[in-house]
Amino acid sequence: MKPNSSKPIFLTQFLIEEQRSAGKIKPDLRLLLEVVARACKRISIAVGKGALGGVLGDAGTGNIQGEAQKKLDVISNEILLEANEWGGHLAALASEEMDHPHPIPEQYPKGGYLLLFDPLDGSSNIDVNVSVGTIFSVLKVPEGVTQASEADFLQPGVQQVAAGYCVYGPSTTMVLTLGKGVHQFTLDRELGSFVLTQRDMMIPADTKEFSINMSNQRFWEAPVQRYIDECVAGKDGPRGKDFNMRWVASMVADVHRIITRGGVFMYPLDSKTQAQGGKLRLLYEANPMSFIIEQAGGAATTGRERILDIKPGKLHQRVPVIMGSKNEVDRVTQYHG
Ligand code: AHM
Ligand code: MG
Repeated sequence: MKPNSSKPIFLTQFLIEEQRSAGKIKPDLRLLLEVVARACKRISIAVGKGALGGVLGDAGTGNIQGEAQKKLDVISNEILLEANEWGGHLAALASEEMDHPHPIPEQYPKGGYLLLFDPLDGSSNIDVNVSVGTIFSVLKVPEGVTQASEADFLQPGVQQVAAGYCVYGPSTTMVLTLGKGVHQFTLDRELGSFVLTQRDMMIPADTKEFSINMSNQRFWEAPVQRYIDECVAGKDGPRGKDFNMRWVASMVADVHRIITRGGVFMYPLDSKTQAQGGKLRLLYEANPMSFIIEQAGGAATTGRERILDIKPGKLHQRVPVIMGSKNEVDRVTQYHG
């Protein structure tokens, strides 16, 4: 039967078609992605309840990065763990909110994938009702490994087999790459299903919009100072055009805007975060977002190297991040010499 183009394509159908088309994805990976999507629906419901759900405010605990955890950070982490640990598709999970990887409990079978996530990105926005999200990355367990350990997660981003994020905003959207383009799904809240709303998202190579926390300006390195100075100089400066600035302070929301209409997102190295290598985390923030950005025709570097090529040294490693419209990212990277 010929597909009817006006018929909605649900995430399940999309993934089954991906699996069928020349074996693009394995059944276990399809299951994994469905389970992550289902967990994200639960997180979306919890986020959406806000004060009525009693989920706002601090959890009274801290994570390994020394950050105070919000109740929703902890709830989202638990939702993702519970959803994923019993299905038999994973060897282990790792999260921003846990010091070490979470092993699959003894009673469940183990699978061939590793899942990493930032369960609720943009935590500072939870209590003020601004968009937050979930970011995730999928790796394969290295050949011959029977008991996955922390070292098995330390793979460069080029080895990701899938990555995605969910934005809990005015609508809940999931953006996904399986290594062949980037596709957007919108949660139909009445049906409780993700529906394909955009195939093959592409980031324009040029932009007139940048995204950076300007309050850190005095801490930046010279190449970033130069780039932003030139943008701010506008039409009369060396760029010969006026730039706009946006900073949501949720990476998911800022990157989603860039994937939708172009722009450059930066959390560069600065003198405040230099000692720890940057602000954002490589394995479950920078890598999945870089994979998505590159698949959408954009670029992602630290200013000095391609993010996806970095060989991680530790699970919670941080990196400087410059990503988005290709020509702008190339320009900032060139300024770094
Ligand atoms: P989180 O994962 O603890 O929420 O922290 C990461 C967030 C990013 O989403 C965002 O781009 C950045 O931190 C905002 O930082 P700042 O508060 O310095 O503007
Ligand atoms: Mg985060």
